[in-house]
Amino acid sequence: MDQERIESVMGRQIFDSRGNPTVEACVTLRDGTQACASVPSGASTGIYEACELRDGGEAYGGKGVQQAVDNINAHICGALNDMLVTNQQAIDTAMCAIDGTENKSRLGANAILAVSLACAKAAARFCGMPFYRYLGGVNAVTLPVPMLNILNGGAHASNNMDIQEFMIFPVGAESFSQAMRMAVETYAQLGKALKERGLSTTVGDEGGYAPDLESDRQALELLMEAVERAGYRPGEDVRIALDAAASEWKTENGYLMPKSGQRLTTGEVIAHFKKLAQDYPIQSMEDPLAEEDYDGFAEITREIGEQVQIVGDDLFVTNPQRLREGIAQGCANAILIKPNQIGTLSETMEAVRLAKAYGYGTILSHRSGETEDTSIADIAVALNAGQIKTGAPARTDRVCKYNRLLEIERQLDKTARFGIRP
Ligand code: 2PG
Ligand code: MG
Repeated sequence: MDQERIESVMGRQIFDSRGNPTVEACVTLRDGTQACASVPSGASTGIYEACELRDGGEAYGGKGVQQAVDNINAHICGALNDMLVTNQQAIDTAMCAIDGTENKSRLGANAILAVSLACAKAAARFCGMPFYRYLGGVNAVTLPVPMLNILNGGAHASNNMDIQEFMIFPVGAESFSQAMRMAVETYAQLGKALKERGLSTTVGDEGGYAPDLESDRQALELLMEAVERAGYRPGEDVRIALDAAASEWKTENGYLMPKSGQRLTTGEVIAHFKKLAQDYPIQSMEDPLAEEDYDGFAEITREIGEQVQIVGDDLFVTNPQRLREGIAQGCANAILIKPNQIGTLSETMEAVRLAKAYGYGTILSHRSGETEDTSIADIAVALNAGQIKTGAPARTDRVCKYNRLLEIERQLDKTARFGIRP
């Protein structure tokens, strides 16, 4: 009886796309059903993120995750034994209870999330449903518009660009597969344009090119040129999305761009982005200010939030509590959703629910260190998030999520919808 009860949970150490250790968890049910999930890892992490437990010491430069793995095998496995795998809330609550800390620092959010996702996948498998369908039910029909980071900078590349991500956003596409065609063709043209100019075509952590350039403007010009050369209209078929990751620029004394050495006040940062948004078809700006700069976020949202999506990543860290504070203060109008910033699937879903209730946009997101796990693709469809960012259309750690979405699009067939606001 109760074949969907959890028989065992097993953790182990694997490696992410940067070659750093990360956690994988596998869950087995009484009937033998099994599913595994692995967790990604950020480079430009927010200070309010749930704790990613690392071993320290000499091995792997301190980045080992043996403690997190041991916590799965020694503590989580016993606590979840015999629970109904379909009761996700109870599973996540049980893990948070044995952790007992605000930021999941005892067991590690990396341990907890790996198990949380593995349980959900095992439950889907037990029910004989695709993961997105199990999570989202009959309403899970919207393929997200992808934001593809085709030019990398900041903490993700060793070039001279301070803005972390220059993304293309094929908002004029009519379907997910058409959006991917636009992105792939534009990415190829960007490579050609760089080569012709004798600029580097090596790539950064998220698969985008990482050349040294003269300015943000040159990067934006190159993106527009690539879109045109691919046969699309910049501003209509394809727009631009930026992630400044400006928490990385914050000092006690205003903003200091680590690469260019430029020093700016909050007002000057806002003026800079405002001007860029006037001159280029920028539809979305993520973390244009630092994670504690609620006032700056409120100001930029007041100034350009009508035309531009202002996205809180490090600002909200997928944390419903921080999102509530941001909503109250008028900060941003969209939230980046990264399950490993908060550490359980239930809390991730709660953050999306809350954001939608207040009319905030929702964007599922990868991390710069990724694995072959494609859960975020299914979660994006399940929650009708409307948007996803998961890197350039290159490197398997990025492309596997897009390929999963193509498969979901195929399965949904005529019922598939596509768009930012369903
Ligand atoms: C971001 C992410 C993903 P990281 O800032 O949005 O692109 O980067 O995973 O390094 O935090
Ligand atoms: Mg970000």
